Amino acid sequence: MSQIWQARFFTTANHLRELPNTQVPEIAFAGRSNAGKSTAINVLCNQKRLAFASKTPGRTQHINYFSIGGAHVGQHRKDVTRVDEIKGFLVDLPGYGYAEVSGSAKEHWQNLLGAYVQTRPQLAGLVLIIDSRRPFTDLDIQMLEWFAPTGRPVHCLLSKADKLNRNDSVNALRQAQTILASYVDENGQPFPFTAQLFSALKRTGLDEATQRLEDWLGLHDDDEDEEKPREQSEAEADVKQDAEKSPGERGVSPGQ
Ligand SMILES: Nc1nc2c(ncn2[C@@H]2O[C@H](COP(=O)(O)OP(=O)(O)OP(=O)(O)O)[C@@H](O)[C@H]2O)c(=O)[nH]1
Ligand SMILES: [Mg+2]
Repeated sequence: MSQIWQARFFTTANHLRELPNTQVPEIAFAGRSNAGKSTAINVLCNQKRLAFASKTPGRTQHINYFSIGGAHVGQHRKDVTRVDEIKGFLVDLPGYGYAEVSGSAKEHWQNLLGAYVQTRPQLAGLVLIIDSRRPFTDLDIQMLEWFAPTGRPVHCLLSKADKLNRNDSVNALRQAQTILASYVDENGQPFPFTAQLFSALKRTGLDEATQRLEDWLGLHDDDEDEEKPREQSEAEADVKQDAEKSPGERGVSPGQ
């Protein structure tokens, strides 16, 4: 059982000054509205309604913090969270790019999200949720560019992969990896940007994403250290096999 399953609602913030004054690492879930951020948090934490997910875009309106450690979910649901035992936080961010939001609210959120990802020292990494059926949008790129100078990692979950057939999901993953690999620093070194396919519905890619969160939060119990072979999705296997072929064999069309 992953320690991430112990997640509990901790606090909510609408302004930078309301962010908790804690020192433990936090991982933020960013992405377009309706991309599946809240749903991903729920599935990763093995809980149905920890974060509020909804068909209606714009569901998450505040920065919501979920604590890991400090409580044992499933055992004593009503015991208080022991703040000094919290090991890290998962942070659910409001989505961007939702057309119905009014101009001033949009500006408030753009500013808040920008300031949060650029200046929060506790932020250990960013999980960028991108609908696998849609390419990276300008705002996704903006998020990457805001965060890149921190030197910290970004892991993209290409969400709703259950809506794609095998071929299209292989292509979506390959395209995401190409975009991420195009980012290099002034010395030509790649940024620590990675991507995987993910489906909350089918639980595709859950092990890989969990592993990533545990790494970033430093959640490894000594007695849980036995190497467990990670499940590899069929699409991932295809991409790996493909990577060993020449570009011609791969059938990559120009512009991809
Ligand atoms: N088919 C499918 N649907 C999904 C998946 N993940 C999320 N959804 C659906 O997508 C919709 C939006 O999910 P949310 O998790 O609320 O999206 P969000 O990114 O938190 O959205 P905001 O809070 O508005 O920014 C919901 O109807 C979910 O059920 C998935 O893996 N597969
Ligand atoms: Mg949400």
